[in-house]
Amino acid sequence: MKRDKSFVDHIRVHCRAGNGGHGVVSFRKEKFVPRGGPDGGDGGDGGKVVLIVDENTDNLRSFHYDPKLLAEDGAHGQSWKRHGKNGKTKIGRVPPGTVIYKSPATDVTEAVAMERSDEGVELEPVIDLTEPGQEYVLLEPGRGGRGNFHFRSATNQVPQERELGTEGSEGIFYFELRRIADIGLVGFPNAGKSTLLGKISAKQPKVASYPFTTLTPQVGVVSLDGGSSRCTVADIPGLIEGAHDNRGLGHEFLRHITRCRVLLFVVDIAGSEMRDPIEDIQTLRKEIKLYDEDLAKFPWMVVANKMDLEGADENLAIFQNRFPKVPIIPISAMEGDGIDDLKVEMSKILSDGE
Ligand SMILES: Nc1nc2c(ncn2[C@@H]2O[C@H](COP(=O)(O)OP(=O)(O)O)[C@@H](O)[C@H]2O)c(=O)[nH]1
Ligand SMILES: [Mg+2]
Repeated sequence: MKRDKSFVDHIRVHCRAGNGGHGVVSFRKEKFVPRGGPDGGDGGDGGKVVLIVDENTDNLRSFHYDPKLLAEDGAHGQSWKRHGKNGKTKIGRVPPGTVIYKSPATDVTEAVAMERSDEGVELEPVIDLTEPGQEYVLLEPGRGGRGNFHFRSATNQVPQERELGTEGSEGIFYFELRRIADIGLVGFPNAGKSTLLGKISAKQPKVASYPFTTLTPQVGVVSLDGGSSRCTVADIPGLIEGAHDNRGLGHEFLRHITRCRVLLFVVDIAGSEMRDPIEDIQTLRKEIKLYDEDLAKFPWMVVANKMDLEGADENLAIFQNRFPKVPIIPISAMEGDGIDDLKVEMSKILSDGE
């Protein structure tokens, strides 16, 4: 099982619905009436645990600091037939594309022990939450018990019976963000992302049906290590300068790339009158960092595309001089040059992250 990273994409959450309050035994106390009739009220119902799909969140970070969803218990009934207060519902907000699994563990300690064992944990899928606004009752609460008022009868004016509230359900769950692909291609229009994806994919890349999207990522399957392993690569169109400010489809784009493990920045290294490749790489990095510091910590590398064009060699040398630590792989997607080396690097960076 993957462990927590700075960008929370997988987390254990302890969830408990509220217990029902107890009904009570009570009798009216009035002047001159030594023993009044039964007036014990009912317990309140416990609170539910509800998950709401919120398109304004794109990760599970809020659970990182408080990995619990504990609803309130219902209050016990009182005399004067007073009903105990119902427990408040506990709401958890998750991004679209969150899959919920249930652990066989009954408490957190047991869950942690299972995670640490080498055997792995058998998780049961509960629900795939996709639609913005969707609400899902994860755990049903306990019901309040009835007070002794309900147990009066012609033959029994002094009922001593009452019901106890029932227990709310409880469990250890795993919330996991659904991924689009292992690797996301990031680059300005015309950098050569589509050409590259077509070149490295085993088959024609498919349009990914990803629920909350107005963008249409293309996802290709790439075989690595001479066919012994594979990974998925997504070409997500739509990045423009100012994306972090939500210009164009900025946030939509950036939200998508958070659903990849590794980012591959594709740049037209030959450049043009319109674009300076070195500036482009810096701009891309900056957009990502401004959107989310944690996204900037994803493993990444640069693909210098269009090495077949004039000026490419010079620009590559300039870039390597200025940023000697940034891994940059020269290729020509069109001519197929450098693709094998690129695949080797892709394989390395993916296994580093595991
Ligand atoms: N000379 C050259 N042209 C390329 C190369 N890769 C892509 N192109 C061209 O650049 C243009 C934009 O490519 P495309 O893959 O659509 O870019 P995208 O917008 O990033 O998906 C197209 O005309 C491609 O044929 C390359 O390695 N060399
Ligand atoms: Mg394209």
